[in-house]
Amino acid sequence: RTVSLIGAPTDIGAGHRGASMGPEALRVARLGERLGARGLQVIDRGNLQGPLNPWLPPENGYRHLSEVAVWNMAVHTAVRQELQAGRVPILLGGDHSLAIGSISAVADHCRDQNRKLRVLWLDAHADFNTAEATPSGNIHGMPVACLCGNGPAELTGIGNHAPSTSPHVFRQVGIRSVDEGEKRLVREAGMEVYDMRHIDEVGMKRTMEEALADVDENTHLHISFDVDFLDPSIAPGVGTTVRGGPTYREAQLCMEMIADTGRLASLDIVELNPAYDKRNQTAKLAVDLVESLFGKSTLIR
Ligand code: DIR
Ligand code: MN
Ligand code: MN
Ligand code: MN
Repeated sequence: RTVSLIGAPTDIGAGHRGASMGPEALRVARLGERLGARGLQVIDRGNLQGPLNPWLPPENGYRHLSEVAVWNMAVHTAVRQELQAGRVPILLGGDHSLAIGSISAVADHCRDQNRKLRVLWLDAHADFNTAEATPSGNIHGMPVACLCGNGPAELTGIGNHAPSTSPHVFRQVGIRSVDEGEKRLVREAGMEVYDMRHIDEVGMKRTMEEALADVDENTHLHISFDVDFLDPSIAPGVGTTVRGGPTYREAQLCMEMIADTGRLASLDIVELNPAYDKRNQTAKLAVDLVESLFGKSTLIR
């Protein structure tokens, strides 16, 4: 298998500066080398380019909408190209608004290939905000809504099909911060959310069994890994920490159970913010977890 690293160095959709340094932090933590040591072919495509962050207040409920759209069109094209070449794209964010470009590309690919799409959204947040519900205007809080057609045309129209996908393809894990207006949207969409209370009550093992229940041999499994999914005590290098996230062991188990399906076909690593980190520990942790995601285990491989 060949994986392609695609850097998207921007914090255009975030409320804090610094996620633009995520791609380099992951390279410094030797993501490519570690995946190579797992027997994967690794191609580093380098970084995409896009507009600088003008750091402006929201306009009509959105911050930096036109810049977010430009970045996501570039991500869409790059991810689509790697999928068409039969490779596993790994998007190195950048903030989570970039999932609009990435997952719209994956959804287009699945339509062409007649494959079933399943997205595991690992995050502290549901990212299901709209211009009306958002407390911030930051588009990194809106990608799931945009992918489901609830958002501005500049973003819902990215890719070959609008909407790109539907709430039914998502399984959200680790959620513990949903904004007031966003709660109703999540409920009305009927999205499957395995929040931290669920993980507390039934454990990560059963949670992942549930989240992966109908993954089959025809499923394209996409992982959108927002690093703020992890408990801030182990992963301080993110802009929006929320306490009470998965521990190191819970996160490892989550990744290992995804690997066991054998269906992982594309990945986003987003919201890593080296400006909030110490000695690149959060990037190193993310690389550890991604190794497990690609099948590293204690005794076998
Ligand atoms: C908050 C923060 N829900 C917002 N969101 C995210 O501004 O919409 N932080 N995604 O990482
Ligand atoms: Mn997110
Ligand atoms: Mn988040
Ligand atoms: Mn439904």
